[in-house]
Amino acid sequence: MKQELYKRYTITSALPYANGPLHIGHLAGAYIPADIFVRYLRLKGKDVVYICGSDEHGAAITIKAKKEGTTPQQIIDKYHQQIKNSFEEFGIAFDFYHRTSAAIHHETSKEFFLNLYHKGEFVEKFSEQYYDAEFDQFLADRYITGTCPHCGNENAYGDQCEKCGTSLNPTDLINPKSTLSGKTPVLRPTKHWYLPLDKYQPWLEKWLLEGKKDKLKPNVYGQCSSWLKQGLQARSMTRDLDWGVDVPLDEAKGKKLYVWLDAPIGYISSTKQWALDKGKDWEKYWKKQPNEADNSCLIHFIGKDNIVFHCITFPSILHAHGDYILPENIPANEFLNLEGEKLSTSRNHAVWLHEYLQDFPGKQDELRYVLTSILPETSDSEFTWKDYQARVNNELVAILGNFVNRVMVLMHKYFEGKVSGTSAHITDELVKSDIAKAYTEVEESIGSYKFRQALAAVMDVARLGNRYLTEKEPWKLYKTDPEQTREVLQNCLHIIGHLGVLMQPFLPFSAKKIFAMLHINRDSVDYNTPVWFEDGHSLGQAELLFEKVEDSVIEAQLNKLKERANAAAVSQSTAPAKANISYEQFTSMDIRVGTILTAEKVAKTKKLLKLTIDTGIDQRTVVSGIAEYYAPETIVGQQVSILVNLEPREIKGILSQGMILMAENSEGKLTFVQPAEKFEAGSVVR
Ligand code: B3M
Ligand code: ZN
Repeated sequence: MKQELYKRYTITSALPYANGPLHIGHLAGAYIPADIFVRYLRLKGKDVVYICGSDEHGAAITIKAKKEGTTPQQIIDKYHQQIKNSFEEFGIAFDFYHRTSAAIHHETSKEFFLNLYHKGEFVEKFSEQYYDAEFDQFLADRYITGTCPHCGNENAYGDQCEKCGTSLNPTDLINPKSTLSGKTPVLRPTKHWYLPLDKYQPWLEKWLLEGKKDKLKPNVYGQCSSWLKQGLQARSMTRDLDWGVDVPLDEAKGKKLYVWLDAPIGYISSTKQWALDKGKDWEKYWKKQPNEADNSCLIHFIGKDNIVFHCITFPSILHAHGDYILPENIPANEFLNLEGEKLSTSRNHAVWLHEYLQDFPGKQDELRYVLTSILPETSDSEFTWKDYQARVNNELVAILGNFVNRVMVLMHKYFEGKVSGTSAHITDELVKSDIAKAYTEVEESIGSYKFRQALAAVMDVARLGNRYLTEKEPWKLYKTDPEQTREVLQNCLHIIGHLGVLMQPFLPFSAKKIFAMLHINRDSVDYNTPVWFEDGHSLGQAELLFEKVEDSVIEAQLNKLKERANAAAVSQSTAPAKANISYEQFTSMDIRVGTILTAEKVAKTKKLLKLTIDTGIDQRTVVSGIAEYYAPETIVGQQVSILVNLEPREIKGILSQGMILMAENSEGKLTFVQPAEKFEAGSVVR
């Protein structure tokens, strides 16, 4: 069934992980395309629900919590709100933006699991998994570190070595350690429930490869067919984790649903909550209807890294359940890069939406315009600040804003901003037909998820307006034929009105400004009620839709990226945190403030100094490897932090009784760790 024949639409955008802020890559991937699509459908009078929410489960969130020394709940509460705000600021017009930590989501996910469980769809299998006896829990891949068998990196994780990039299984690691207890984990059998994707393969080949051959974008179709050609494997839908949706089985205490099982169900639970709040029937948007013609058209907007879950896993779950509609299309976008590099949260290499709004207040449409112009629709694309400046200045300001402003100024200059004679449409047939072509072009482009092409068609209307003005030269015509001038300018008012209608899905904020200037007091002007002007209609004041972006503004953004790259390079060379220790292990160390009384080089060594330290308890000798950084005579009287209960060790024939704490930076330079002010020797460091 072709998509425009549907009576109802259920549109989703990928649920962003609530473990960090949004950046331009998110907008260019799954959100701006969907927002344009949804706004367009609404302008055509269609029944659309646009659903999204924060994805709040999965190891990504628990790891961030550990890293920040906080709890997963605090992480998701912080980022869910920030993400929600960013979407609202950029006009991403969800009907509902929910979150998967909500009770209704947990209930819906459990129902789904039990439905498949009672149908016997899951394959129950035991597998060996690392278990931390001290913490009495199984370890997710990222909770196991060890030596990479490929490159010897001692801080590889259970799923991947970040140094050589090899993807690993936890059992590949040499000398594995639990990041919880620091101890060596043991392998224990654990039971999980697998979705038999291999069993669904024939159905997927028919539904997806045959059924959607002419619908899916080539980049999506290509990925799916290669996965199916390799042959699908059963995939575990449960995990041994302490964060997520409980597996609703008595025998599965402590186990959680796999995040990629519950997350897509988040689309359904979010629709349920929306329907509860709005008094709607959520099943009309998700369940198969008695008459197939009444089924809603389900479309998932995502980034390419989520294709497998939206084309293979989730449809298999919906199909196995049996009561649900299946996606009509999954128009995944590729990735957006930034200034020649991949966007990276960990390296802080991004244009964060909340920061953009601070640096460019009120300029959401400028970013929407630039991103829509470079959407990675079939291959990765590139955002550069120079391109941002060029497109704003040479297209938005010079073509679109300039046309609107010229017409408004001339209408006020010659006719006091008043329309004379009811003006219902454009009288110039050529202009009229070009505009009609633009509407068709926009419709067809949006219908095939070609939003760059659709926006270009809208901009062509602005170019048409500029050409019409230049050709008619009303500023000259007025001297000889004011009435003809009025007709020309009132035709231009209609062109502006059509621009406003056509722009709404792409540049909603600027479209509103256009309607305000035209004194058309409607929140949105849909496609079925075109713009017209009654006799005597008075226009609003002319206002510049866009401002030029100065070089200094772009320089500042580029410098910000450079500073962050330098900071990241330093922090990246910092050794990752060692395995956690218990509080008891920490308090067993006795660290004191000490004062260096004497210092001398250790014969026949380059690095060693022999020190006498006043520890407040006693005076003792310590051998320290700081000779390359400190001349002995310069450090007498220096206060230090000294570990006094370290087992004495003989170094180069000298009995060293303790350890001076030194800080080492990314270049390997050493410096003393000393109290912030002169403190009595023997003060306890805690
Ligand atoms: N949370 C986003 C990602 O992989 C993932 C999408 C879920 S959509 C159901 O970045
Ligand atoms: Zn490695």
